[in-house]
Amino acid sequence: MNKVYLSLGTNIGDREHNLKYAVHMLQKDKDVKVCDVSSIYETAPVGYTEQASFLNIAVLIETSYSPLEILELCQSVENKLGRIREFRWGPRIIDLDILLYNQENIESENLIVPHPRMFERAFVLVPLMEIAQEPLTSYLQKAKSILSEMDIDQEGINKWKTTNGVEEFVQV
Ligand code: PH2
Ligand code: MG
Ligand code: MG
Repeated sequence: MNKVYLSLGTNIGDREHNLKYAVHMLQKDKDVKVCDVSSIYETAPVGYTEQASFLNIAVLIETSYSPLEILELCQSVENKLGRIREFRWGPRIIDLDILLYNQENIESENLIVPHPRMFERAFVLVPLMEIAQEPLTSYLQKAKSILSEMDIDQEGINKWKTTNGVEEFVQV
């Protein structure tokens, strides 16, 4: 089975519901098992700052899918939640990004893994390291060491809700 870390973000509408619905849709897929879900973090917008704050989580799934099949699944969940792509880094109902796929390095036209900006973003690294499985693979070690150099308060990352992990998410 492939271990895949995803990052989810939302800053429009009922943000908690959007996250839960998205994880529920992932779990409903017969070839996906949701293994862990981080706490929910409220995070200051990065990139384009004139927008509402986000809720972010990280999710670990096990799946038989290839990276491109997971990308398709993520896009179908985004579409089901009614995501409209307006502009890069702008407001979104839901965004599902593939962070890591096993230890693989993928550079195809539609997908780059590890996610090209994940190591700069505290809103990705904080939830990710909360659910990172030991022993840490090299990308997770890199994430841990970069995060240890960051000032989380200054990055605008706040724990918003502690969850009971997977249970709370898949029973929407
Ligand atoms: N996603 C972006 C751009 N900026 N900022 C926060 N805090 N959280 C996000 O998920 C986010 C962002 C583009 O995907
Ligand atoms: Mg994104
Ligand atoms: Mg995306």
